[in-house]
Amino acid sequence: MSLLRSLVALAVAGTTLSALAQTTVTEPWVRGTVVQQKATGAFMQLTSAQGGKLVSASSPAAGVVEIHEMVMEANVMKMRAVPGLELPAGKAVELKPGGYHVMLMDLKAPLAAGQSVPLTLVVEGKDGKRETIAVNAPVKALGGMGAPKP
Ligand SMILES: [Cu+2]
Repeated sequence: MSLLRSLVALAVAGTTLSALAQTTVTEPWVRGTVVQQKATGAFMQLTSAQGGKLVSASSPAAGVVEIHEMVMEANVMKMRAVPGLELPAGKAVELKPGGYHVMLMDLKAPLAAGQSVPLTLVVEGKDGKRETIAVNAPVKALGGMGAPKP
């Protein structure tokens, strides 16, 4: 289902913004939040046919959106912003809890399961051309999948 949705979103983005959509997004989702929680993570698999780099993301649901990685620092897992996420040609890159994620901060409202969050991803190809991809990521309940916090 979500694959179909992303492909539709991709097709729409492809026709309106880029003549040569070459990055596919599968199984996007966003972790649900509780009241007062101002940040959460968005996860998905990204595959760039010719190789590229995820350089930015944005969403109307969040004031600030960053690309984050998890790093081990003095035995503590921390997350930090990265300027871009390499997408090797033809290889799926997984954004998942405990790993790379799209960080949604300064959330405008709590996100409950059943809602979906529009995301706009910008992927820069090897030729420097930028591809804009619109994704609708369904919200999964907080604590779903037994995964650690992003
Ligand atoms: Cu983060």
